[in-house]
Amino acid sequence: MPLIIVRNDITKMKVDAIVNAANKSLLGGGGVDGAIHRAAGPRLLEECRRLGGCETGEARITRGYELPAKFVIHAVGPIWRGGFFGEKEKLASCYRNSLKIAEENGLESIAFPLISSGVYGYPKEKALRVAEDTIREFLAETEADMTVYLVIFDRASLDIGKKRFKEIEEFVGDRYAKSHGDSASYFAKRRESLNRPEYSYSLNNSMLDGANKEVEECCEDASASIALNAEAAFDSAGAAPTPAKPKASANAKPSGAAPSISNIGRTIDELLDESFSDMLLRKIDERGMTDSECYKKANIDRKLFSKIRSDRLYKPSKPTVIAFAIALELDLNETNNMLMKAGFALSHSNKFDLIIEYFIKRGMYDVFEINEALFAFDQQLLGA
Ligand code: AR6
Repeated sequence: MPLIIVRNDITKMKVDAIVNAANKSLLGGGGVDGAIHRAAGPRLLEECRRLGGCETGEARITRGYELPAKFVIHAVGPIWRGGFFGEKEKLASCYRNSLKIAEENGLESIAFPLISSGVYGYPKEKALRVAEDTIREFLAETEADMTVYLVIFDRASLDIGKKRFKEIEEFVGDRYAKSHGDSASYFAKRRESLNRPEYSYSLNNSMLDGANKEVEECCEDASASIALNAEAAFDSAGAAPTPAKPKASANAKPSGAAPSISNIGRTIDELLDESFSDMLLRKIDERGMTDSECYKKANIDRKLFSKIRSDRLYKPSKPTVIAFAIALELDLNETNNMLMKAGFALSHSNKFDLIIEYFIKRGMYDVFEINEALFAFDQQLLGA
């Protein structure tokens, strides 16, 4: 049930439903509304005509027709009039009602644009805050397994604030340059890349891939380590004993017997260190959290959490480990310990790692805030 921010054209999203930033007539218009109608084809307009309009703050569902999405949820956002006319509440209500419709229809994935932040003039940063807060509230309360995408079309929509951006840029720049030994060129190159026309689209696929990819390659390592440990277990248990002279005492316990199969299993378990899964569950208990509090705070899907919970040798991806470390509010040391359990470490030669370090060092443990910064720096996001 995570919230994932992506940069994309919403008409390309393969989800159960995309949300349209419509007007009260529901008969189409410019902006994202125009793009959705163009991509869905004329049958969408036919169905919309039959709906007879929609009030501000409310939403209606139609089919998706030619779109990759199965459904379109049309939500009517408020026109910005300085913030004095209940705009915030009406905008929040668009998100809530759309999510409710998705839940009622058993939809598992839904993608929102930043409603009202274009033609309707709602300041983008404020619109983003309302969207995030409302979606988070919903996800924290719902029992439904739903993945919510917030689709950002242009860079300006996700402004983490000049001061924060500059601070992170300096923090990352200093350490990154030291570890790479080429001080001036990194941000110069990065800025250059911002000017490339394909830039605004370039992030999406890799981010989605990243979000969905739990490092399967690592499973090989996991089985290799089991095999190695099995050998070690057998070695340490010893081969069948060479006949020894009878001991004096008849009560002496037999020693050096070849282990039975079940004993080997137990010995292997004992020999393996505390795994990532073990450590995660231990930390959740130590923090007095419930499982769902933890995975929701980590922005992690319940199904993924269950997998980790049931497989003590599960190999998570690095962003997954970090998402849990953030949810558990681990300090840098503990975060590195947890990462090591999964075969990773934080380094200064990696922008993603440095941004994580920046937040942990400041005791800032809001996954969504961290994701905004990761997004601004074109990095893979936490959670899935
Ligand atoms: N994919 C994702 N986001 C988009 C796309 C896209 N293809 N196109 C635009 N956006 P707007 P509103 C972003 O104006 O402010 C229409 O005429 C855009 O950058 O589409 O709610 C309706 O019929 C902005 O951040 O919707 C209404 O009359 C956000 O989508 C009126 O506009 C919303 O911009 C609604 O205005």
